Amino acid sequence: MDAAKEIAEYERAALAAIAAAADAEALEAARVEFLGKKKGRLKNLQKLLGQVSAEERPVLGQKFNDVKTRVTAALEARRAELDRPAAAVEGIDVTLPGKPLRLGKRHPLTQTIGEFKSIMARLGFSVVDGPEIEDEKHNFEALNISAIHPARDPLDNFYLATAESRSGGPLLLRSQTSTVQIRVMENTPPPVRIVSLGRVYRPDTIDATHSCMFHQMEGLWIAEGVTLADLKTVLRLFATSYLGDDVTIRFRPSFFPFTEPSVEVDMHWGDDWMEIGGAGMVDPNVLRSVGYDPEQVTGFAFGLGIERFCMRRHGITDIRRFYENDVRFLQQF
Ligand code: FA5
Repeated sequence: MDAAKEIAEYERAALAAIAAAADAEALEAARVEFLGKKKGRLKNLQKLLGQVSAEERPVLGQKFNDVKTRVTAALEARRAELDRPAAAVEGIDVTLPGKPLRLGKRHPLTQTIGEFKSIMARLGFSVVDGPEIEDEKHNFEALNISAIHPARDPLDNFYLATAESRSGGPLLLRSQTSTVQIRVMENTPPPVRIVSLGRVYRPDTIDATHSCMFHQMEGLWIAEGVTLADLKTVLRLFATSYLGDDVTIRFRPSFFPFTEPSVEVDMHWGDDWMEIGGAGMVDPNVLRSVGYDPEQVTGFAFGLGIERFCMRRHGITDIRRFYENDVRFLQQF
């Protein structure tokens, strides 16, 4: 019998049996048959090798060893394959690469609020929070807004139908963040230098620049000798820090019951001006109502619409985009 042929035939049969083994049991049977130490086809081959001539032996011996290595490797590989847990669960190929998770991002307004806070922190303002459900004292009275003022019209506010404050008066969703000025001054002796950023609510007619829920940043700086010039400086520095040096803002005389004098602040956008906030020197009546002495301290307050700044920065032309939760819009920021 030709030993070289026998070795080749052995390899072919062994590899075929290993490949055909459908489970661990069949594979073990193939192992015993082809690699078993005591009997089996390997043993027979070894016997055959013992009979070949001395000059043939080294070549055939090498061949035999190579084949044995290949068959052993094929057996290991098949065993690993059969051991793998449910390589193909019905309908799911668990060996395919996974779908990458889509990473979420913070909402553009949340990003803007974070940036506003850090700009104002650099200007020395600390951040405070206030409640969104308010009583009439903080939303109106302490801000010098009398009972007959049109801003208090129930049709211009979201009053809560049944809820009452601890002092017995009606409650409403705050219509401005100026409420926080009062809450801070009630609890802190001067000097104060704070900003407060959050949601406010008004039943305004919704259009490209108005929403019934939007965000404001309130600022308040009360100390000895604070003037209107400081207000203009802070607002200019703020606007250029967020929008860049080429933004122009202007101040128009205006009226708010809780500031005197009062201004309205506009920014230039395209060929037009857009109103971005109200501001002024805090009215002495307001200072007195919280126990401050207007002869000792003065200061300014401002309230800016956060959405409009973010719209100008990113060229967003409709405020409603912020609230529609459309990922095609949101993922651009
Ligand atoms: C106020 O709310 C005053 N509390 C501002 C103030 C604070 C004056 C401190 C003096 C001292 P006003 O109603 O103008 O003011 O609103 C301020 C800004 O909020 C507006 O300039 C605008 O940018 C934004 N804003 C007002 N209404 C809406 C709305 N419906 N949707 C989106 N933004 C609005």
